[in-house]
Amino acid sequence: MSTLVVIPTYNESQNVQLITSRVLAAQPQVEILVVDDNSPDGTGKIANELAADDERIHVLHREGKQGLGAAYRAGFAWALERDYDFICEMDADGSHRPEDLGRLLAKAPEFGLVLGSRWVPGGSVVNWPKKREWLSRAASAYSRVMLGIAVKDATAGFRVFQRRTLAAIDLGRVASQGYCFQIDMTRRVRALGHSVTEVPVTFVEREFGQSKMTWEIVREAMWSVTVWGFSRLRS
Ligand SMILES: Nc1nc2c(ncn2[C@@H]2O[C@H](COP(=O)(O)OP(=O)(O)OP(=O)(O)O)[C@@H](O)[C@H]2O)c(=O)[nH]1
Ligand SMILES: [Mg+2]
Repeated sequence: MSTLVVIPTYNESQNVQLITSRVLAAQPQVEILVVDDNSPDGTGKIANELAADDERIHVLHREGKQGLGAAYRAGFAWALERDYDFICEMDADGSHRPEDLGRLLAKAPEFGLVLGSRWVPGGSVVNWPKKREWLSRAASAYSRVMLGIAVKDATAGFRVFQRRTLAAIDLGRVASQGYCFQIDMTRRVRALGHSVTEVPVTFVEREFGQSKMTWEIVREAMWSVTVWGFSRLRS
């Protein structure tokens, strides 16, 4: 069974070496695809050096910052062109602990989508401001009500897709950019009738570099979930 971990990066020069080495230490059998949006801080160049040193590491360079959703769509297309059985999402900033990946992968043969969840029993967040926790819980609760997707952590960005789950989704139609992309993918997986499970994880606030979270990202998610929710209720 082959696995690709897709890691989007934008200005993660302090994190990219650390995260790739932690992933490969925890799961030596996996491969990694770093998707870099021409980071001004040279993350892409560091990723090239890492890839030159280890054949399990690959790099996809994109022209400029186009958002998390666009980076993942490109990474998924790259994965689907190759033979990977499982495709994972993981942030570069250390918030998703590579040491938890094994527990997600253990469930992957059974479920179309496995979420690394902060908001199920056993899950937790470390060093996150109360405001961020509230925002995340509220986004998941709103998604549950509006979209009828019975998951506790709809915005989880630590996840494993089976190949056939991703292949069933028309990625060209997924327009979401920010963490709304995660909600969008979750609802599409459910709509296609694929199974979803949540595995508790410990989410750790980044130590190095800066968050790319903006109010525009929050606005996009609220607006999109509202629009999807009303069109679901109408149909
Ligand atoms: N390629 C690419 N990667 C991105 C982009 N925006 C964010 N990322 C990466 O996506 C991951 C998640 O972004 P973060 O900035 O950590 O956002 P977040 O996790 O929602 O916010 P924090 O919890 O505050 O860190 C990180 O690895 C980022 O480097 C983008 O436009 N392009
Ligand atoms: Mg982060």
